[in-house]
Amino acid sequence: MSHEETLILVKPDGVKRGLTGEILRRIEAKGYVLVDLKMVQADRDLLTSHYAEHEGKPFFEPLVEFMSSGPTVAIRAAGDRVIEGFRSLAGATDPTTAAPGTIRGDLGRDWGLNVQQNLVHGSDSTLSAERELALWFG
Ligand code: RTP
Ligand code: MG
Repeated sequence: MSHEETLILVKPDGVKRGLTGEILRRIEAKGYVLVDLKMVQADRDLLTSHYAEHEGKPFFEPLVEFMSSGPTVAIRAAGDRVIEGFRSLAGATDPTTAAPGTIRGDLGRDWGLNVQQNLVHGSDSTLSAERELALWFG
């Protein structure tokens, strides 16, 4: 499908570091439309559903802790191939190896501990996007 919607999150590290505006700017500069946007204090239930595929993995608990450590900005974004396009804007999961020019590559810090604090989330398929948009926006 070409015209799509995706769920983008500015994770608590991005909000705390004051990078929300810069991240929104990059999404808009690429030509994607901000359809809806809100600040959410995510609770355990929401995060357990959101990260269901990672439940049981060693990084799951620290990830939920981190993601509930402060507000997250949830964004419904639309555009042609926005799902793949935003993943490309975000860059690789680990900010240390994410390519320069990407959100994680340019703005992500190497905290030396883990790759949780990587600023953003973007849905990875049309199925994930539908599921995640329903979770965060109802
Ligand atoms: P996201 O879902 O947040 O867009 O990131 P992603 O697809 O690039 O990464 P994924 O594998 O889905 O992992 C989800 C988030 O979990 C944290 N993570 N920590 N080994 C670790 O400590 C580890 N691996 C993943 C990251 O915050 C990652 O974005
Ligand atoms: Mg993922």
